[in-house]
Formats: sequence, C-alpha cells, structure tokens
Amino acid sequence: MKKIGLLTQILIAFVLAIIAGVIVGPGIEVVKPLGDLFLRLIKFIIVPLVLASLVVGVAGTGDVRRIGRMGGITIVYYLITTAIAVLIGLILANLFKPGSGLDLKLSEEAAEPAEVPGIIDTLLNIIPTNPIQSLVEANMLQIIFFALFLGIAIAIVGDRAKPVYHFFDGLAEIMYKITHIIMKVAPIGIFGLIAPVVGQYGASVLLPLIKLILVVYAGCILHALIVYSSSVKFLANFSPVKFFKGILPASLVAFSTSSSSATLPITIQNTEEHLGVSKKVSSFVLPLGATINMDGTALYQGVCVVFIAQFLGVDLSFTQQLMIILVATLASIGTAGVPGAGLIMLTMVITAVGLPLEALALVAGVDRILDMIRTSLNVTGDASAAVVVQSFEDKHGAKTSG
Ligand code: DAS
Repeated sequence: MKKIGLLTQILIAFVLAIIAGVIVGPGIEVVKPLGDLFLRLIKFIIVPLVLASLVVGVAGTGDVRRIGRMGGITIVYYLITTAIAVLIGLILANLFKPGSGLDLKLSEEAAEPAEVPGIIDTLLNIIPTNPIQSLVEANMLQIIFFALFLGIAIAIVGDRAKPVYHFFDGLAEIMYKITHIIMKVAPIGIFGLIAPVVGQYGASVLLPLIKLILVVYAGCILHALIVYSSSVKFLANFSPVKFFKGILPASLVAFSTSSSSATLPITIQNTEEHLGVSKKVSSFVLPLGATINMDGTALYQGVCVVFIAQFLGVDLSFTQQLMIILVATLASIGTAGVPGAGLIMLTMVITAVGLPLEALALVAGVDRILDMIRTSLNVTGDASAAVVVQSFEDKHGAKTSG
C-alpha cells in the first residue's frame, strides 16, 4: 500500500483532533502530553540549528555588502507587510463591527501595560555581552548577531578557520537530520496539541466572541491570500499555490503550537526543501522573522483595539487609527515567538489610544484560539520573505558573479 505522505498525515491528524475534541470534550486533555512531547522535541533543536546554519550560511558568503543588502531587503519587507496587516485588521474591524452590541461584563482588574524597552535599549540588547548565555537563554536576536559575526570572521580568516567552518557545517547537517526525524511524529504531536484546545473551548466560550474570532481568522487568511500571493508571484515569480503547499506543514505546526520560535526548525526545513530557499537565506531571514516579523499578531492587535473601542462605545478618530498602525507594527516587532505573547503586547496598543486596560480581559478568554491563526500567519509571512529575498539574491548574485 502506498505510504501516506507526511502532509496528508498531518492533515488527517488535524481533522481527527477536531472530531475527538468535539466528541470527548475537556476529557480529551489526556492526550496533551503527546503535544507537549512534540513541542519539547522541536524546541530542543532550535538553538544549535539556528546558530550552525546561520554561521555556515554567512561564512559561505563572507561578503559583508551582500549580507547587508540581504538584511536591508528582509527588514523592509517585514515592516511593509506588517503595516499592511494592521491596515487589513482595521478595515475589517470597522466594516464588520465585532465589538458592537455585545452583552459582556468587563472585569474590574486591569492588566499591567507591557514594559517595552526604548528603541536604543532594544538595539543595544541585540549585542550579546556573553554569547554562551545568549545560547543558554535562546535569545534569538543575540544568537543571530553572534552567528553573523562568527560567519563573517570565519570568511575573513580563511583557511585557518576551515576546521571551525566544517564543525558548524557538520552540526547544521546533523540538526537538519534530527529535524527530519522529529517531523515523523508531527501528526501525533499536532493531534496532542489541537484536540485539548477543541475540547476545552466549548460553544459557551466561543459564541459571544464568534464575530471577533471570525474577523481575525478572515483577516489572516485574506492577508495571506492577497499579500503573500502577490509578493511571491510578482517579487519572486514563484507560484502562490506551490508556496502555500510547500509551507503548509510549518503553518499547521505553528497553528498547533502557537509558537513561531518552536516552529522555526520546520519552517527552515520546509523553505529549503519545498520552496528552493538556500541555507544562507533561510538561516538569516527565518530566525529574524520568528523574532520580529509578526503579521498575524499585528493584524490581531488592529482588530482587537477597534473591537474594544466598539464595545466601550468609543469612536476612534482617523489619527488614532493611524497611530494603531504604527504602534501595532512596533508592538508586533517586540512580540516574542511564544504562546500568548501578542496578548501581552496588546496592552501597548490599547494604552496608545487611551482605552482602559481592563478591556484586555474581553479578548483574553479566547486568546489561545486567536493565537493559533496569528502564529500560523506569522510563520507563513516569514517564509514568504525568505522566498522573496532568495529571488533577489539569485538575481543580484547572478549579476555580480556574472
Ligand atoms: N504566539 C506568537 C508567535 O509565536 C504570536 C502572538 O502571540 O501574537 O508568533
């Protein structure tokens, strides 16, 4: 009998998880350890995989100008797509008014506003004072900084650094092989992650906020179909159908885990094996994206702020909505690639437009459901950037080496 492909296995696990969650209800919690096992397996390879693949990717180039250009294109792409995501969120929220006419009680206790370090501190914090500590703490931005310098220095030193290069090259290959092995249990892991969520969130929790949930889900799907299809098609001449099919396993793992960081090894594997992205591009663009590029989070924050204003009967001016685009873009950059991070950063956007922080409780109850789709969009957006940057590299690389 023909072996069922991994993607099919993941889709089957996904459907079975929803059915099991609906039929069994909260008792399906018993399968949660299967999800936690998978989550821990993919988390344990993130740091060595990102460090090794980025060092090898950069050392292979060694050309600081090319790395600078790649970084510039990546950052500009991330900022523009994130701002568009907030705009889509605002348009849909103003159009469908998910917060109007709701019969919900606001809880008394106010959330603590997220403490966000200033731009200068944020930039300084990227430079590690102790790279080993950065690795231990899995501080992705500091690991990227360390790997960039290591890779460039290896390229400059040349032959005497070859043993170090070969060490990281071998380590990267080993981590890719381990990622392959771990992916074999992805269907079981996804079942163990999704079924308890479906079992826990019954209709009583979801129905009052169903409009909010539908607007966020519709916004994320629309953003992917409009922005990422156009980007890969017109900026990279890449088939949108092939793109979405190629990144689907990572998108589903992101949906199940609600963690861009945990999904990173699978995002790297999918973009390299299905989307033709090189190690050099994927090992730079994707870890950076998992840390600072969160289109789904930005869109979610745009929708939620308008939802809260509508619930409270507050009319947001055009200027305030423009402010939301800026603040939500910045807040999404500061959001960590872990479950629930976007909800914490939402306090920044709520405060920016003068709404009461107590209102955060309105959306906190269904945050896990909203986190799934926004994380899936975050990861898909990172992959679209990798395809676009790869296309620029192929064009420009051909020109310079031509
Ligand atoms: N869960 C976060 C992520 O991993 C996104 C968020 O919380 O908004 O991307």
